[in-house]
Amino acid sequence: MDTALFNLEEILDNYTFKGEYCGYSVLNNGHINNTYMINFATDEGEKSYILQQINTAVFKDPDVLMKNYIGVTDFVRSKVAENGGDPKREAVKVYCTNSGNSYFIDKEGRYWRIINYITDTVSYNFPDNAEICRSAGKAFGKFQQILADYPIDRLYETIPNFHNTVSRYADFEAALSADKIGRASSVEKEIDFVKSRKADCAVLLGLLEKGELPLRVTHNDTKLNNILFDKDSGEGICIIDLDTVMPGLSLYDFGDSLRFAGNTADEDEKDLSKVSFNTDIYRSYTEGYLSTAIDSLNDAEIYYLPFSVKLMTLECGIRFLTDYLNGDVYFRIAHPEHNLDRCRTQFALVEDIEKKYDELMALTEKICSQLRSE
Ligand code: GN1
Ligand code: MG
Repeated sequence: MDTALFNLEEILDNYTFKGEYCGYSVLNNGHINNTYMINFATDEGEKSYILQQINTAVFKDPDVLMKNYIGVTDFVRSKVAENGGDPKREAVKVYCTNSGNSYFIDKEGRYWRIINYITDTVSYNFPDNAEICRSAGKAFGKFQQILADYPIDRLYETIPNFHNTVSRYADFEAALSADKIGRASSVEKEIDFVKSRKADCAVLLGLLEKGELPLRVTHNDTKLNNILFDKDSGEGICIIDLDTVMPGLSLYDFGDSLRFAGNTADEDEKDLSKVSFNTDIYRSYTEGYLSTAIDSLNDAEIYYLPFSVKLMTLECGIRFLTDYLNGDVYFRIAHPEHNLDRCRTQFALVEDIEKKYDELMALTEKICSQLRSE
């Protein structure tokens, strides 16, 4: 994706801001959209907004994307107000253009939107302590509860089959047989790793088909850095990055969170000896998550919590490997082997989760019985 900066004049033509523009900073910690903070000096001090370039190679229908986005953010905002929270700080708000649209297209054909910047918050790429993880678990559990009665038929699939692990496996097989840029022979070990876990990819979808797992409104990209924490209280107050809110399984959100937060290393760590799954983080996150979500989950949604962490980690590794085989066309990369590094990290993490599986099952059971006896 092109990373050329925004054209300020076009933005000022499309939106009316109070005060004088006084600068921007780049906030790109995601792999998909380009994100900036733009600042204005006003009589009441500096006011900032979040400017995002929507990646239309990934989100192919921006109209549908923004309909979802506005539907969900309006819904969250009104729920927050109903529950006595602060809608200005606990919900994302889309600013419309002067002509009332939720995004605009610049002269180069790039799509842009502007959302609120929430002051006095912090976000983390790495969980510095257990408390952060407990708050993160609580925040995603609460988010799931808030959206529990969002009309699911009003949601479009912004990326079809996003967490469909069977179709992710099929995409991998297609990339492998096409072997577009001749990389397959150099990643045989990784290919075998995926092939030997093919059966795992069908487990949750099988349970969904049998009606044992319910379809819910889920976030689908529950990385730690998609939570804004209040700088003083440490509470996770606002969930961001809502482009992939779609019908899904609660387990996708739980698993993806711990895939990211439970890793003792960075997502693209090259030194695999640093990669392991932190069971203390699992415990804290799960305690937080279940403290807000336990009553709304069925037995299968609880039983498969550890499995979901393994599966979402495997899925993410498969996606990185598939993109590597396809010639790096999806995720933003910083160097040629970046997707391969990310894939290897995910697979090392899968192996460690497999080793610790019984421990994770026991921990989950213990947390549930503690919560149920309270
Ligand atoms: C992407 O943009 P970001 O970093 O929040 C991706 C997720 C992956 C994640 C891996 C729309 O999320 O699905 O889990 O990278 N988002 C999309 O870090 O594909
Ligand atoms: Mg993100």
